[in-house]
Amino acid sequence: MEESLNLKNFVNGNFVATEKQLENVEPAQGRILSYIPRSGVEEVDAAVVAAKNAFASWSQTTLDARAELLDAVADEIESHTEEFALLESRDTGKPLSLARDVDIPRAISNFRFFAGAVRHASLDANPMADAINYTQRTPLGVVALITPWNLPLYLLSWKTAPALAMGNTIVAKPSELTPHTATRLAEVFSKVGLPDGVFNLVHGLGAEVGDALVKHPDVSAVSFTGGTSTGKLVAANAAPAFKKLSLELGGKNPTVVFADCDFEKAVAGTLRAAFTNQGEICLCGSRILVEESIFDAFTDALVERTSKMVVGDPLNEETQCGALISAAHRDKVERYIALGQEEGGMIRCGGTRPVIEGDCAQGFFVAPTIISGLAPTCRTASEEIFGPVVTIHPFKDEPEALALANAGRYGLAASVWTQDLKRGHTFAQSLRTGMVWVNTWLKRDLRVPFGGMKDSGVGREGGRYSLDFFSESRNICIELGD
Ligand code: TXE
Repeated sequence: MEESLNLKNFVNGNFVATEKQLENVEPAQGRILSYIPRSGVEEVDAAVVAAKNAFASWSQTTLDARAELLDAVADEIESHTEEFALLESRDTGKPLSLARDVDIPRAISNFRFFAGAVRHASLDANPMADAINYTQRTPLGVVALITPWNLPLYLLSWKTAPALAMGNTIVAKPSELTPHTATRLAEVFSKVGLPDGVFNLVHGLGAEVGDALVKHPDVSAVSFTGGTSTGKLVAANAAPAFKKLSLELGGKNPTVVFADCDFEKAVAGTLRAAFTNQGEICLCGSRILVEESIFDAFTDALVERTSKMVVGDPLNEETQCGALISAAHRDKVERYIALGQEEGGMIRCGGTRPVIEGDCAQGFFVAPTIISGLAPTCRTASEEIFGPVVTIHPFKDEPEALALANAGRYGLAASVWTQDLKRGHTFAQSLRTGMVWVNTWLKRDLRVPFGGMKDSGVGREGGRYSLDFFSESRNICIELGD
C-alpha cells in the first residue's frame, strides 16, 4: 500500500495523475491513507472518448472471448485475495475477516458467474405461420457505473462483469471514500489483457465526476448504487437524454420475528442482519419487529449478544464490528442516537463511542446500539441510519406486523422468522419489498432479481436482469412467404 499513496485514474489503458487531489482517510485510524485524483469534466471527457473509441471493436468480440477474460479477472483477483481484502478493510473500516470471507469472494464469483451466464444465455425465437421473429441483444455503448463505499469491489464487480459480458465499454466512478480496490481492479484488467479503453476509471467527487458522467451525451446508460437523495438527482440528470437507468438505493428493512420462530436461530439471524458491516449495508435489518409474547425475552437475548460483540481494530481477527466510513458519517449516526432518545427511546445497549487503544484510538467507531420504546413511525425508526443502530418494536398479530413492515418510504428487503411455512409464504408475498428472506438473511443466488420498490430504487440487477439492463433487446422479423 505504501508505494501507491498517490492513486491515479485509469484511462485508455494508462494510469494518469491529475493536478488536483483529494485526501482519502483510513476510517479505523482517522489518518490519511492515500491521495486520489480530484477529476473534473476534462478527465470525464477523456475517459468517455476512450470508451467510445474502444466500443467499436469490443462490441464485436465473441461472447466466448469476453467470458474468458472475465474468468481470467476472477482468477487474478482470487490469487491476490488477501491483498484485496486488506485494501478493502483499510479503505472502509470493515473487519478484514469480513472482506476476506465475503466482499472479495463475492466479487470473484460475480466475474465467474457472468462469464458463465453469457456462455449459457439463449435468446427467444417466436415463429408465426408465415414469418419468424427472433430476439437479438446488442450492447448499449459507453455505460457509467457509479458505486458507493460500503461494499466497494463487490458492487463494482456486480456491475462491471455483466456490462463487459454484454459488450459495453465502461467509465467507472467509485466512491471517493473508497478508491483502492477499484484502482487495483484496473491493474487486473490491464494484466489480463483487456483492450485499452474498455474499462476506464475516474476518481473524484460525486458532484463533479458523477454529475458530469451522468450528463455526458455519449454515455448511454447509468447504473448507480448509493443514497436515495443522490439517486433522485441522478435520475433527474439522466432523464432528459432518456438514458437507461438502474438505481439501487437505500432501505430501512424490517426483520419480523414471530413467536413461533426457532428462537436461537432468529436471535442469531437478527443480530447478523442488524450489525454486519457495522450496519452499513442497504439490506441490513434495522427495524426489528417482534411478536408481543416473546418481545421481552427476545430483546434481552439480542441485547446480551450485541453487548458482547467485539468492536475495534478491523485488522484483528476477532473484531466483529469495525469503524464507520468517515467522521461525518459517525456524527450522523450519533445524531440519530441522540434523536432516538429525544423521541422517547431507551438505549438498551451501545449508544456510545467505544474506547479503543493503540493505532485505532482516533478511528470512527460507534458501539452496536439497540433502542426500544419508540413509536414505529418516529424518525429514528423510519429514516435510514446506515450504521450500527437498530430499533426494536413489539407487534400484537400478523396484520399489525404486516402494516408496520410495509410502512415507510423504502421497500428494499425484509426477513421473516417463523417455523410456520404457510405463514412464511403468505407473509412474504404480502410484503412490499424487492427481496424477502424467510428464516435467513443475505443468502444470495446470483440468478435472482436484486433491487427495491418505492424509494429503494428502480430496476433489477442479477442474472438475466443485469444482462437485459446492459443490452438492448431487439426483434427481427423475417417474412417466410407462403
Ligand atoms: O452516498 P452517495 P453517500 C445511503 C446511506 C448513506 C447515504 C449517503 O444512508 O448514509 O446514502 O451516503 C456518487 N451525481 N447509502 O453520501 O452520495 C458518490 O461519489 C452522480 C446507501 O456516501 O449516494 C458515490 O460514488 N454521482 C447505499 C456514489 O454516488 C454522485 C450505499 C454514492 O454516494 C453524485 C451508500 C451526483 N450528483 C450510501 N453525488 C446503498 N444503497 O447501499 C454523489 N455521487
